[in-house]
Amino acid sequence: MANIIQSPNYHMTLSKFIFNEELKHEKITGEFTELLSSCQTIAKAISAMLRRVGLNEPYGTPEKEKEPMKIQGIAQDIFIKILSETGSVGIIISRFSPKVIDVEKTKKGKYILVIDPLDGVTNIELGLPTGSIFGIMLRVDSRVPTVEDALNSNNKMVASGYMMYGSTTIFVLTTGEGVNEFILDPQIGEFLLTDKAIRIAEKGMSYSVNEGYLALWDDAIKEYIRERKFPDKKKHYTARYVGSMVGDFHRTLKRGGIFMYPGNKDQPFGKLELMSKCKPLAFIVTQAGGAASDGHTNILEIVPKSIHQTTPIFIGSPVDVNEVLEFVEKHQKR
Ligand code: P6P
Repeated sequence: MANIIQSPNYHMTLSKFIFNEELKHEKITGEFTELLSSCQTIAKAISAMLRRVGLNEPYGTPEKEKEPMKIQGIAQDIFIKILSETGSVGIIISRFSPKVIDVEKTKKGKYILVIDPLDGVTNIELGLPTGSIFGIMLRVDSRVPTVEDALNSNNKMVASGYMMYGSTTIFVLTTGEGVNEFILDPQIGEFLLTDKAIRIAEKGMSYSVNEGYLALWDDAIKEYIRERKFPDKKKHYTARYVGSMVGDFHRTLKRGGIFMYPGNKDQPFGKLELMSKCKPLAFIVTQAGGAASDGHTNILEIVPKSIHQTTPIFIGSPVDVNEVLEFVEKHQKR
């Protein structure tokens, strides 16, 4: 049995980190702490569930085929059940729920949660990285929750994070004062602080995009990617793409570079959801000194018109994101 104080990272657990965060805020109500702690519990529950994927249903049965969608539903249920018990969540917007989830018990809860319970479901059955994304917004108007309430542009994002379920279970969190990474030590059931005050590189040497859509992109993006492959003077970039936004974003945050999901002729507004994926990750990258744009506007400044609207996204090192924007601007002037 591992002894927690033998761990080189033991100096801080996620539980203690969350408690310390509360001490920084004057009006200590405990609600924010409880909410962040519930996200920690959700991470452990989903991680434990995913470790059994492929072992639950007999091979070659219809149940086996349906397993990824079933797991997606269970992940959403875990989020809703645990968040509903906190007493401070009034509304949940989930990528898998067509409507706003009105948390019966706490209609007047002060927070809105935007969640992507399980990102990259097709990766699950292959044992490739997947993740969950969450954003916590303070409601400006906590009457009976409505869609308009959820879309109120004055709702302020106060925290966001993601869990990445890969070779380890990683929890990355910002509460508006920098970005910190924790890794779950399964032997002691605690998330331990493994990277503090993360800052993304000004410029990376890697780009991440599904080049299968090359023929569908507009000329600005085609030219940008061509420049990455055939640079005039500079060293060429490497290409990385795991097909899960959380996995591709985490690598970009830690190593620098850019993750992109541009619009294309078939999906002019991209594929990735603004509220449940792009805004929470944009908050994190901004807190780490990075940038996130739809090609024209900062992702954090886009006012959502519907809870499931999608957006093109260019996110990562500021120099890399700005280079794409220069190509977009150059082609607009033509
Ligand atoms: P494509 C996974 O399905 C997802 O929602 C994101 O996690 C990922 O970045 C993207 O879609 C992959 O989409 O079109 O490249 O398969």
